[in-house]
Amino acid sequence: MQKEKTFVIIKPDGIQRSLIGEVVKRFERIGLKLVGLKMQIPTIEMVEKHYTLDPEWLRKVGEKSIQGYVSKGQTPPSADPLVTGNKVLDVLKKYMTSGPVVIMCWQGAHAVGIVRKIVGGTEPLTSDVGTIRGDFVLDSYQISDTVGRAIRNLIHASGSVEEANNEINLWFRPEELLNYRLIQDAILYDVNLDSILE
Ligand code: IDP
Ligand code: MG
Repeated sequence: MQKEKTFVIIKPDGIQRSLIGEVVKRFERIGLKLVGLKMQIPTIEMVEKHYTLDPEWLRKVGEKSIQGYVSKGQTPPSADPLVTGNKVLDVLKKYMTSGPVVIMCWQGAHAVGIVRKIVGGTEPLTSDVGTIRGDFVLDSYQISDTVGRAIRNLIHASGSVEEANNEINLWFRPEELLNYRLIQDAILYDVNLDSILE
């Protein structure tokens, strides 16, 4: 359980907003361990591979997007979730390849769920206060859909353990992930905390 890994990208807007330290701080202070880290400008091919690792993602994001248009009383670009999903993928390719990103693998108990909680919901307008997306950015579906771009929300974080494993395998070579002990692991996970007293 304490070896659960999750995959995180600080998206191009996060780098431009000088938020690398802020993001890393939030994952560090909760007790997660950074086991992989690199910086690069993603290619369109990598972004496409990343978002189509889950064959259901296109349909799910299309359905979510259609729902968004309907709830605002607007007509979606297409009633077909796959067509609408592909439109989201197109704008995401532009967004994610627009500049450098930071790619990270974090490890610890419930890493996937804990990181999603800290990152917050997809749309910054409704992300909880206290989350990264809720605290540092002010975008909404309304704005992004009107001008036809991806919603800018600073971070990608895996949505499930399976998604995390697939994404880690896509972005990292095995030797880029480090196995090491952190002093605080003992306080987080030891059954008896018997290393404190002299
Ligand atoms: P997540 O990043 O919170 O897991 P996903 O549904 O997996 O959200 O979508 C991936 C990314 O695609 C989002 O973070 C956001 O940047 C963008 N996105 C998702 N849905 C829409 C949309 O309807 N319009 C514009 N961009 C979207
Ligand atoms: Mg997702």
